[in-house]
Amino acid sequence: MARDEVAKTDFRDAILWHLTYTLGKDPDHAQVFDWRLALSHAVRDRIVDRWMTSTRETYRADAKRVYYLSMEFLIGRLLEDNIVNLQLADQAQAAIEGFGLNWREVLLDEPDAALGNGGLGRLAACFMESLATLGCPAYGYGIRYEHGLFRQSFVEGRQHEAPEDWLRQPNVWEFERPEARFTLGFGGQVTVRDCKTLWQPDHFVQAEAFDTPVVGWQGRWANTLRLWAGRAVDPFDLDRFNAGDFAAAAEAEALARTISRVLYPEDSTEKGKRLRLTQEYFFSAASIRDIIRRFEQDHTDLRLLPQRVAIQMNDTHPAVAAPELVRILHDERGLPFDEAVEITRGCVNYTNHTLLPEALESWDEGLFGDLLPRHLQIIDRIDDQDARAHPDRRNTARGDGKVRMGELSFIMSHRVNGVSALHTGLMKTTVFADQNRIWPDRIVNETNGVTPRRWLHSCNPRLSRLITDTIGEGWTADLERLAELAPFVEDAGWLDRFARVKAANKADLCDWVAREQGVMLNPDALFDVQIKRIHEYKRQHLNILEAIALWQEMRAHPSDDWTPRVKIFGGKAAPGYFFAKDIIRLINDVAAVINADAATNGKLQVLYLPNYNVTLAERLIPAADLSEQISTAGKEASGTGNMKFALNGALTIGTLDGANVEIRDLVGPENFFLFGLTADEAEARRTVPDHAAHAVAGDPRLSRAIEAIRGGTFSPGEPDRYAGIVANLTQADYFLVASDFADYWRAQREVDFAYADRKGWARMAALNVARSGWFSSDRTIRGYMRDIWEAESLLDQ
Ligand code: 26Y
Repeated sequence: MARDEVAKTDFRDAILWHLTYTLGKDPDHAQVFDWRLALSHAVRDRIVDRWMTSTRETYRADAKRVYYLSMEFLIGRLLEDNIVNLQLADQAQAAIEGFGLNWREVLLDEPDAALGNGGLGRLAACFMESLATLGCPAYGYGIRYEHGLFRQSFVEGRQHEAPEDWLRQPNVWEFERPEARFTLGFGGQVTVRDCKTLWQPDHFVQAEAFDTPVVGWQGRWANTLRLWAGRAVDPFDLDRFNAGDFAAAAEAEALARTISRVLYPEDSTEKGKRLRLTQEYFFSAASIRDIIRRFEQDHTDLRLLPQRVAIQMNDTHPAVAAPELVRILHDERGLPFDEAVEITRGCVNYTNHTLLPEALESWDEGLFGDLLPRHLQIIDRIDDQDARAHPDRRNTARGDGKVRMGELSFIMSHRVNGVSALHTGLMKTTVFADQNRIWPDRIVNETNGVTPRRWLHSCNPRLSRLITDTIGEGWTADLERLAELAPFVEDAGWLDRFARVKAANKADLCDWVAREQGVMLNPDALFDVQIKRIHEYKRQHLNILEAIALWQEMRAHPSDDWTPRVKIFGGKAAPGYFFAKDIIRLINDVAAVINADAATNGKLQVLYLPNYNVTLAERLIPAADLSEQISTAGKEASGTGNMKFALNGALTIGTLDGANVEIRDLVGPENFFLFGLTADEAEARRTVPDHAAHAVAGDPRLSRAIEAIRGGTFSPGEPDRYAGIVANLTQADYFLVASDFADYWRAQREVDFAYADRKGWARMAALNVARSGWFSSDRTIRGYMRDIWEAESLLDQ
C-alpha cells in the first residue's frame, strides 16, 4: 500500500474505534450525528500532540505570551477548520464516503458556535486562527455561554427569537478543567487595616476553565482558547435539602451558572445591566488570575510582567481587567500603587471597535461600586492622578456619577488601536481627541483582516482549486501571493474558468435555497447580497428602498433591458431594537409583494434568509456578485464581511467608510462602485435644516418608493405599519438615507450596466481577488505583534 493509503486506513480505523469505544455505537446503527462525533474525536486526537508540543515549546522558550480577552468568540463550526488546517481533508472525506455517508452532510451536522454577536466576535475567532498559524504563543479568554446568539425565524415577516442550544450536544473540542478554578468575589466592603487596604467581598462565585485547542495552518502550532463557566462555591446545600426545600438547596449553583448562561444579544446599545458587569468582571478577573499564575510558575519578580505578558482587550468589555491587575499587584502583592499602575499599563492594550456614542460603555457609579467597591476606588485614584498631571484634560474616566470604560481603557493602556485607517483617524479627532493630544503615540491603526483558511480555502473550494492550479500551493498562508493572479485576467480562457467558478457556486446556492426555502432563484441574475447585523447605520433600509424604486421603474418601463437581480438579505436585530425589527419586517413585506408580481418575474427577486450565522455566510459569500457595504460614512469602524466578499470575487457597492476605503484603494477605484457622502460631508449635511425633506422632494424615485410604503402597498390594510420608518426617513434621518439615495441609485445602475458585460465583470471580480491578499488576518496579527505586543513567533518562518 502507498503511504497515503495507509494513512487513509488508519484514519478510517480511528473513526470506527471512536464510534465503538468512545461513543458506544454499533456502526450498523450509527446516525450522521454519531459519525460526526466519531470523526471529530479522530481529528481531535491528531491535534492534541501538537497542542502539547506548542505549550511545551512556549515554556521552554520563556516567550512573551499574548492574551486576547474577548466577551465574544464567534467561532462557527470547528470540524472543517480543524480538518483543513491538519490537511486531513482527503483522508477524512474518503473515510466518511467509504462508510456510505455524505461528506457535506456530516460536516454541516455540527452546531454553529455563536458565542458572539457579529464583527467583533468573528474578528476574535479569525485572530485566534491567525495567531496559531503564525506560531505566536497566545491564549484567548472568554465566557463559555451555555446559550449563544438567539436563533432567528420569521413569523409573518417579523423576527422571532428562540434560545440557541449548542451545548445540548457533546462539544468534542473542549476539555473541561475542573482543577483550573478561581474563586471570585463580588460586593462587600473595603477596609483599611495597618495601612493596608482590604476588599472583603460578600459573595463568591467560581470560574471553571474549559479549553479548546485552536490549530493553525498545516498543524504547525496550536494555542488555547480558554472559556470560563460559572460555578457555585458550594453547589449544594444539604441542610436545606434535608429540610425539604429542594429548589433552595440548588439555588447557589443556579445563580452562579446564570453568569455564563447567555450571551447578551446587543451589539450597539449599551444597557448598563448588572448581570453584564458581573459577566465582564467574572471573565476578566479569572483571566488575570490565570495569567499571573502562569507567570509565577517560572518567575518571581512581578515587575517583569510587561516583558512577558501582553494583554489585548477586545473593546472595553474586559476593561475591569486593568484595575483588577492593579488591585492584585498592590493590595495583594504589596507593590507600591504607582508601580502597580505602571506594570499594568505595560501589559494592557485596548482595541476600539465603535465610535457610536450609544455603544460606548459607561456604568452608574452606584451599581459599579456596589459590585466592585475596591475597583471603583482604584479607578478614582488613577483618574485623579491623571487629571492632576494634565489639568487641561476634559475626558476623564469618572465624573457625572459614571464610570466611563473607553476613557478608563485608554488611560490604562500601552497602546490603543482602531480597526481601519479611517476609523483610527476619527478616533484621534473625535472620541479620543483629548487623550490623543496628551499621548500622541498611544493610538495606532491595525486594519482588520479575515482568515483565508476559512474565508477562501474552505468556503470556496472551486475558487481555491483554480487559484492553486494557476499559481501553485502556498498562497493560503501567504495571501499576498494572490497578486500573481493579476496577469491571468487578460487570458480569456482563464477568465472563463473564473466565471464558471462563480456560476457553479451560484447554482449550489440556488439548489440550497430551493430545498430550504422552496424558492426558485434565477441563477443568471446578479446576486446582490447584504449580510450583517441589522442597524440603522448599516442602512438595510437604503437597500430595500432601492429595491422598491427599481421594482416601480421596471413596472413603468417593462420593455427596457433590465439586468436581472436577486437581492439577498441576512442578519439579526437586537431583540430590543424596535426600529431594526421594523426594517426586517419591511424587507419581508416588500419581498412578498415583489416576488408575487408577474410583471417583474425573473427580473427582480428579494430574499431574506433567516438565522444568518457563520455557516450561512460561508454559503452566501462564494455565490455573491455584489457586496453591499453601504453604511453612513464615519459609522462603520471597519467591516470584515466587506473583505470576505472581495476575496471571493464579489464587487463592492459602498461608501467611503471603514475598511471600504482601503479595499477601494487596493482593488482600484475602477473595480469598486463608490457612492455617497464622505464622513466629513455627512457631518456637514446633518447641520442643513430639513436635509431629509429636501432630498425626498428632489428625487421622484425616492418619493414614489416612500409613498408606496406610506400608502400600504407592502402592508395592505395597515398603511400605518411603517409610519415610524417613514417619519424617520423624511424628518430626522440622522443616517442620511434620503441624502445618499440618489447617488446610490446611480451607482446601482452602473452596476447593472457593468454586469451586462459578463466578461468585463469577471475581469473586475478577478482583480478584486488578486488584490485582496492584504486583508488576511495574518497580516493584521503581524501588525499587532510588531506594533503593540512586541511578541515573537516560535515557528521558523
Ligand atoms: C456594550 C455592548 C452593547 C456591545 C456589544 C458588542 C457593544 C459593541 C459590540 C460589538 C461591536 C462590533 O461588533 N463592532 C464591529 O467590530 C468589527 C471588528 O472590528 C468591525 O469590523 C465593525 O465595523 C464593528 O461594527
